[in-house]
Amino acid sequence: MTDAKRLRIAVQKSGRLSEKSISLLKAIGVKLAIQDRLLMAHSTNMPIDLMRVRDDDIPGLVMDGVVDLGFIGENELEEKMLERKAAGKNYQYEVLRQLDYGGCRLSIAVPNEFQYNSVNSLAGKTVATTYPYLLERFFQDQNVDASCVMLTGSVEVAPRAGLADAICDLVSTGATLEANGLKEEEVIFRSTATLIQRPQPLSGEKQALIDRLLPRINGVMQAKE
Ligand code: PRT
Ligand code: ZN
Repeated sequence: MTDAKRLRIAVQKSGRLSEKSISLLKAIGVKLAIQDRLLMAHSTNMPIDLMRVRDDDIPGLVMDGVVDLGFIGENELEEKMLERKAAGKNYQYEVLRQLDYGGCRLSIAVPNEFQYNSVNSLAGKTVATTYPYLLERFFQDQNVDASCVMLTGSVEVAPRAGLADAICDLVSTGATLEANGLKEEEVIFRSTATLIQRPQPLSGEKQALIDRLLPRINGVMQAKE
């Protein structure tokens, strides 16, 4: 059941941002009946539907206006924005609120034995990453001639497996890097979760609902500060 009158919100189905995004919606009074195997969940007290998808899909769903709002990590959002821009697709969105969870950084790390002096030490090297657009942008900004190797998972084992000289991956505690004999050298992007809105205008009712919910989100965030 989809109803164009109901506000559609995309959240990560299962992963690091799921629980906190759902908790935030509940904290602002949105009652949700979530069935784990279902893509959609309906609010029982507000005209809101939740679309539970992979985080990779959320920026595109918002930018294309398939959903009205989305909870997403800024790293994923910025990467998809660059990818869509390069492909000539719509890459606009509106940020409603930066959120206080999902904090991490996208960093370049090298094996412990790598003699790293500056970003120029990466010249002529290969760097494995899931974020090729952000990494290429960094290389261009820094004027470094290095190449990206795209890997969708297990990035941290790439140097040991002989697939790359270095990696560019998300870091929060640093434990994964340490466990894999890697040292963090350059932070190229800092990220938290964020709530975004589609660029296309919404109906008066939907916009009014968002305008009513947003101050509640601000209230929940401030209460935690
Ligand atoms: O299945 P789906 O595609 O939806 O999920 P996913 O596997 O792509 O994403 P998920 O759930 O792992 O992460 C979702 C978002 O959480 C990311 O896009 C970031 O915005 C945010 N986030 C915050 C993180 C981390 N912290 C994080 N530490 N995402 C991933 N990591 C991984 C990192 O890739 C590395 O493998 O955790 C490891 C490093 O952690 P530390 O603590 O050892 O440094
Ligand atoms: Zn993902």
